[in-house]
Amino acid sequence: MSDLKSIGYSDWFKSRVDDEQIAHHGVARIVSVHKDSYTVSNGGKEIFAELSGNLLYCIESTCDLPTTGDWVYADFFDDDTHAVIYGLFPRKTLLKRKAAGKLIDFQLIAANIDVAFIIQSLNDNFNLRRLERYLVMVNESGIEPIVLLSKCDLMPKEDVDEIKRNVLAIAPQTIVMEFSNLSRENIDSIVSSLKAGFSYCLLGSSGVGKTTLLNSIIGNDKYETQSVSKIQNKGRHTTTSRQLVRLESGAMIIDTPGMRELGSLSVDDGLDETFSEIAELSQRCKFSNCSHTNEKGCAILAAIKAGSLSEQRYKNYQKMKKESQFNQMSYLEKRNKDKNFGKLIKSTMKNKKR
Ligand SMILES: Nc1nc2c(ncn2[C@@H]2O[C@H](COP(=O)(O)OP(=O)(O)OP(=O)(O)O)[C@@H](O)[C@H]2O)c(=O)[nH]1
Ligand SMILES: [Mg+2]
Ligand SMILES: [Zn+2]
Repeated sequence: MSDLKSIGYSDWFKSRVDDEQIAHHGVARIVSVHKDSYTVSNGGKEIFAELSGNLLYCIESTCDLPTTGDWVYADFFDDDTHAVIYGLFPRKTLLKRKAAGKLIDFQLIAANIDVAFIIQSLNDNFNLRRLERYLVMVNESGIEPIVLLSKCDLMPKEDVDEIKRNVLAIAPQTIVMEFSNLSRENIDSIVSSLKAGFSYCLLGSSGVGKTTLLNSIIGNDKYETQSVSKIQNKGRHTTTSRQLVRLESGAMIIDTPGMRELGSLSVDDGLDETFSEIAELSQRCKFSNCSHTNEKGCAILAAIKAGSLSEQRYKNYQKMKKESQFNQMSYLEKRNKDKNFGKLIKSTMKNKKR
């Protein structure tokens, strides 16, 4: 018999079972996502799976598609070598980001993750602003973040401590730990923090050592890693797909490909790509700090007047720029803004009562 509990099936999911689905189908968890198919686990073995025609028909957005870590209703065929997926369980958490270049569509990263390890390497990748973006993404998903600073073998301890203080200043409640895959510093602490039945994921830029950490944790070099210079030369990530790996301890880990940009915060890249002519025009304004509203010698206003730039397009650009600037606000700025907004609502309510 398959053991769903061994791959993370808990009361949370059990209590949310759809009676109609469970009367007809079994339960499985998505281990990895391929172009037109999936690998699922029933707790016993990993099985090739496809979506049922009916489920495909009902898909309205990316969020309706299964992603790594999802629990699904499935039928198993041919001695459990083939499965068909009929539906999704509600998700406890969902990690997603805006798809690169597109403005509306999401890319799902993983579902039902309990803890996300946000990894930055101390030597060349450390960046507080980027870390904040990861924290926003993880916190927004209701997942517990843990910050891991990798490659501490490459930095003197005093410098590591200073960086840790800086991280704690922006994320006071968060566990922050340095580690090294080379010297194995803190690897045992990381391993012992992993709890059976819990799902973890490794997040961070390409080359910070996510896959090497996974190998350190399992104790062999099963998964492919690559030197940072090679990653930069090739311009591509070493890890290219997300896979749910079950550890001997009973914890589950998803290694992810390094992310070039993030979450709802990815708009800016797409903006400058999509509206390249506006960026170019703005370089030709007379004043370098031109707000493109009423200045003399504004290249954008001139282009709109001449009809070479559509006013609608420019408005759209402005709107998205604003949205993107909000999304790029630091975690603290956002939180304070939310607080102020809360206060505003409260005081408005009070005034109304009067
Ligand atoms: N000095 C040092 N190098 C490390 C450490 N951990 C990993 N590396 C090296 O960093 C390089 C990149 O490691 P990977 O594990 O492939 O990085 P990744 O985060 O999985 O990268 P992607 O799969 O592209 O997202 C490899 O050459 C590793 O040997 C460490 O603790 N110290
Ligand atoms: Mg990797
Ligand atoms: Zn201008």
